Amino acid sequence: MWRDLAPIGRDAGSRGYRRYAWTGADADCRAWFRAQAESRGLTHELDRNGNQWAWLGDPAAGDAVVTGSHLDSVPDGGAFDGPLGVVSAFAALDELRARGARLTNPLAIVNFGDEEGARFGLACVGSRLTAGQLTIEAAHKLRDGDGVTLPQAMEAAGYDPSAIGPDPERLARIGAFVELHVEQGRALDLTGDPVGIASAIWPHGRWRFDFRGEANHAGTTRLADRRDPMLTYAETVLAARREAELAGAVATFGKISVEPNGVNAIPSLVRGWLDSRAADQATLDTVVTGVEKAAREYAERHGIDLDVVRESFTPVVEFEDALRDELGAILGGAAERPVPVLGTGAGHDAGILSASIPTAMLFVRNPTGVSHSPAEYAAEDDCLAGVAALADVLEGLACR
Ligand code: HGY
Ligand code: MN
Ligand code: MN
Ligand code: MN
Repeated sequence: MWRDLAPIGRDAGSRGYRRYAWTGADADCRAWFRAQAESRGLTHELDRNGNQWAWLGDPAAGDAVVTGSHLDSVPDGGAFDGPLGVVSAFAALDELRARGARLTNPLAIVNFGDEEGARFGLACVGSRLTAGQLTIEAAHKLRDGDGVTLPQAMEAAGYDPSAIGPDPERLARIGAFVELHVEQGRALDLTGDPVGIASAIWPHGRWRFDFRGEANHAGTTRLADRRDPMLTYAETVLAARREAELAGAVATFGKISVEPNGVNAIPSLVRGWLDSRAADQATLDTVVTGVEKAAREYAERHGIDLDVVRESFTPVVEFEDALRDELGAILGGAAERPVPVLGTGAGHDAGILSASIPTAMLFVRNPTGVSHSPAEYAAEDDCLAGVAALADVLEGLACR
């Protein structure tokens, strides 16, 4: 199963993946998902937002147990972020069948579309639309770097964008959603456990900083006559690191666009995207406010115009105690010691859905903690432990 998926969307220039929403690589991933579903006799379904569902049992019966994750990636992404949750879901179903488990609830495996937001800049588009956390109007305005809108991209990929929107009826039929995901940190490496249970997702967001200066000749313009937005951007990047360190949070300017982007031209516009996350809302607010305040002081000093736009935001997610504790009881029974419970700074579809339905997450150990990089890794034994844990959880929840 893993071997069929591995070559899809692999960027020739690096060992990483480029599986962006509604591209050819995405279509190949979706074809892989459908083949895995149908080869197991599951009913493949595409919902109004282009998310894929593979059903065992009648969804209309309600109280379904759903597991899965996403197959899209960040630029030069790793092999595990997303795919590990989907592959483990199919493998856990195979394990349930091998055990002769008798399902009492409908079961579904899901591939949520466009979780990383690598193409249109907003994470979790498929799950946000389904959960009613992204309006149809806002979705229609999403545009990629070439100016292609989300509806145009969906249409070009053969999907009907006119149907997108909230899907409360679907969510009402789900009793529990459990997402397995490679850990994007080293907590499990430090505790020495292969599998952990998520307690919370930190509040996090993306802010776009537009620094406007004056295009001019790089060789003939005196330094004193320049209004160089790159300078202000650079100072703001340093301010972001300083504010994050002071607050015990994280902040990254990971994406930049420059106009006119010529080596010998002082830029007219520098756009920088800030991703910041913190364990609580107040700390996150302190960091972002501090970065913006510093940026405005630098802009003032260099005669630069500055606009700051919050492009996306996810409030803190506290996974529901009852389901989290039920997973702990299911997994704790077989283990010599309680399964660790850990928070994360990474966003997930489970975080979006937790506002609508009982949701939980399982993490699989990542020995280096590295993610959103070709170096992302999880050992085979730990992946197998994740499958066994997911199978135990699904059996506990769907075989009452
Ligand atoms: O950005 C995130 O935290 C997630 O991987 N989309
Ligand atoms: Mn990710
Ligand atoms: Mn992910
Ligand atoms: Mn996710």
